[in-house]
Amino acid sequence: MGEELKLLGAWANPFSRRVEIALKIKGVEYEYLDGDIIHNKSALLLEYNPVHKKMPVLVHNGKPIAESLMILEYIDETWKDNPILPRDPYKRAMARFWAKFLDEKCVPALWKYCWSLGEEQENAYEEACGVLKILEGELEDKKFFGGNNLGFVDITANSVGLWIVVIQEAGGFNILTPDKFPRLCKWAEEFRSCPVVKENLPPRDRLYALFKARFEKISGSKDAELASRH
Ligand SMILES: N[C@@H](CCC(=O)N[C@@H](CS)C(=O)NCC(=O)O)C(=O)O
Repeated sequence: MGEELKLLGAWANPFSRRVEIALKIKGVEYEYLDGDIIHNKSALLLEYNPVHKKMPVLVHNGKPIAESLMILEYIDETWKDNPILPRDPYKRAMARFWAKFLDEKCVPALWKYCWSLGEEQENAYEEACGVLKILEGELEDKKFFGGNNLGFVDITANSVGLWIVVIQEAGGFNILTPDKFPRLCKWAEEFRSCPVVKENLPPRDRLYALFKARFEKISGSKDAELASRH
């Protein structure tokens, strides 16, 4: 019986791109449905991910799996070639530890910094730098978080590898810079130039345009809010 594998994703979404990178590493064929384009997204999300109603969702032979980190583990256990997680139990636990840190501490702190303005952004700066400093320390002199090969933590850190870089460019601020975080910046370049990553990241100019428009909208509404107070 042929396998049926579908990914319900979103082109600009780092969580969804994690899954695409993992599927490409494994070399498995899948059908991609982009939630930003399909008209029945809400119905599909309600059916496949009624708890969180978020993308990505991987549907394997009719069975849905939600939450990108759970999906990465599922993929690694289902298709054994080209492992994403290390085999050694201690290294596996550490990879999960850093992935959890990225999702629970790092991404929220960076997002908060990127999408706030003025004083609020200044306040978020220390925390965002703090999480980046921890990541910088964890990298040591390794090429990737897991060593010489791209793995679970690198895939999970994709928002640091591309999204933060593009968002800071579009927003006109600097947080992830080579003078402050030389190892992370080098890692980000290394990460983006891996063929399997390169082919599965959103086009940089399209992402830039999306975020630029979002910044203009935010500063527009902020100006309107300030004007209405006077
Ligand atoms: N923890 C989730 C986060 C996924 C997530 O935040 N997805 C957002 C995309 S930004 C989403 O689907 N939002 C609902 C929507 O766009 O309709 C994961 O790791 O998969």
